[in-house]
Amino acid sequence: MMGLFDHLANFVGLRKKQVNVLVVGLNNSGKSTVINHFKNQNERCTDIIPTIGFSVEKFAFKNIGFTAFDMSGQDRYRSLWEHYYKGCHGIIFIVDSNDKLRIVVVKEELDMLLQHPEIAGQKLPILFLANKIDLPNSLTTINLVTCLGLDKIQNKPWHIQATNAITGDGLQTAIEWLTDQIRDIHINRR
Ligand SMILES: Nc1nc2c(ncn2[C@@H]2O[C@H](COP(=O)(O)OP(=O)(O)O)[C@@H](O)[C@H]2O)c(=O)[nH]1
Ligand SMILES: [Mg+2]
Repeated sequence: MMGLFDHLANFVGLRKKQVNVLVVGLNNSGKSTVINHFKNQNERCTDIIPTIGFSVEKFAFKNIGFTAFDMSGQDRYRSLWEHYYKGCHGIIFIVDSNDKLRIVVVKEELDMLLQHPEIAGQKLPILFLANKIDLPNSLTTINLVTCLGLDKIQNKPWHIQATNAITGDGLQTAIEWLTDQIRDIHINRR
């Protein structure tokens, strides 16, 4: 069976290009769990040890560089994490759909991301993962579209997928969407 990211990696490898994907979200949304899926499925994956003081997970798989970090509770690190916005080709934005109390914080962070000078003018695909969908009180993807104002996003292809990062449910479809988007954008730019 193909690994979770093989589809994306094969495409990128063919183009002999480096693609950078950001994995963002509040702490506890499921970023590390998603990333561990990837690592478990791909022995060829190389870990890059973070060297700075806040929590950044970086790894590379073939020509794809993944950078993940927490967006919450560490405003003093904001300029450090925003440094990674430059040169990214796609964003995976993970939301804990069971964390209704912090959905307002998620919206604030999303709005800041979308307005950031390195992001605002770029036609970057954003994949939203409505994670922890297995929990009984989780918000539906339709609710999240409304709460986060996703229907108002301009000039960026976006997609929302319900996921259970523990079992991996929904991840394959989601990554395929992101791959197709990155491919389309690269082809259209030629
Ligand atoms: N029920 C449930 N728990 C999850 C899911 N994804 C992650 N978790 C749990 O949520 C907690 C935070 O996940 P983690 O990946 O560390 O979040 P991070 O802070 O964004 O890296 C951990 O206890 C995970 O086991 C999910 O889809 N469903
Ligand atoms: Mg983590």
